[in-house]
Amino acid sequence: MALRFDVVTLFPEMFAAVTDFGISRRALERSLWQLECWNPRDWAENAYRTVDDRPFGGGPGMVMQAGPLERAIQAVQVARVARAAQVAQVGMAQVIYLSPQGRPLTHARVAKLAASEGAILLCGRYEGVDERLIERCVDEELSLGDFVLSGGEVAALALIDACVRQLPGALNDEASAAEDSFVDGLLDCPHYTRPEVYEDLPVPEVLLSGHHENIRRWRLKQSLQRTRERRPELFAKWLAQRADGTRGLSKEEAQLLREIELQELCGRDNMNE
Ligand code: 58G
Repeated sequence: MALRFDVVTLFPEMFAAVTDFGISRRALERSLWQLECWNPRDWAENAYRTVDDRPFGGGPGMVMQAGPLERAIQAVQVARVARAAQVAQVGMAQVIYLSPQGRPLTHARVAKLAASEGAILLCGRYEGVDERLIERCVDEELSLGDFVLSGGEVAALALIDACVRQLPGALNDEASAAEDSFVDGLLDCPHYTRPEVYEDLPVPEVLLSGHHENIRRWRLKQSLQRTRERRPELFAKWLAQRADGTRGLSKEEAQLLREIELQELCGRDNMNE
């Protein structure tokens, strides 16, 4: 079965961002993935269809109530099982809650999710959801980073987009996804296009040389340099993985790292040479 996201959200219209535009839209048209939104208001109990209430213990804002959310999730699971039964497959979908309290989302998690049947994404609003709903229904809490959004929708959209572009056939150029940042544990190299000179800034000469081996080497060096400078913890992880594995640092990687360290000692910036 294809990758499928069931999203529990008060704002289903926001998901047009992935269904109506770009790569994710084309992948949807090619039936590479599926999306359905479920509004917890449809499972509210009162006539006003309210799904939030004031926090016990006091404090500002509102909290999403457990009841409507659990009934919405239940409806999704029932629909999933009914669909799976048609292909003699049974299995409950993973429920993922996007929040700043979650474990950080990584490329590894995105790749694993993209290769799975998908998940139920729970989008919070206000100050978040009643903790008992998380206890009872949520399998995994994930965060995009150390910042707060007004709703989980934008985080869910990012997660969906990241997964969909990993699907075979989603990108025009199949190599693109494999060459992205993080795939090999390093940040991406810089990119340039026409014109050759823009506002007095030339494109690095090596990229115009047509010498593919030199270009590949320059790009790898840029990736190493950027990762070391901007993401020291990511760089340390990359180094450790090279150092202890069966792989080891290649001669080229070791040479490039020596060049980078030497350059730094000289306080020079001759990355174009
Ligand atoms: C505090 C604030 C707790 C994901 C808001 C819970 C979701 C950031 C991320 C919330 C999110 C992230 C309500 C709004 C979750 C709820 C949602 N903010 N960093 N906000 O991935």
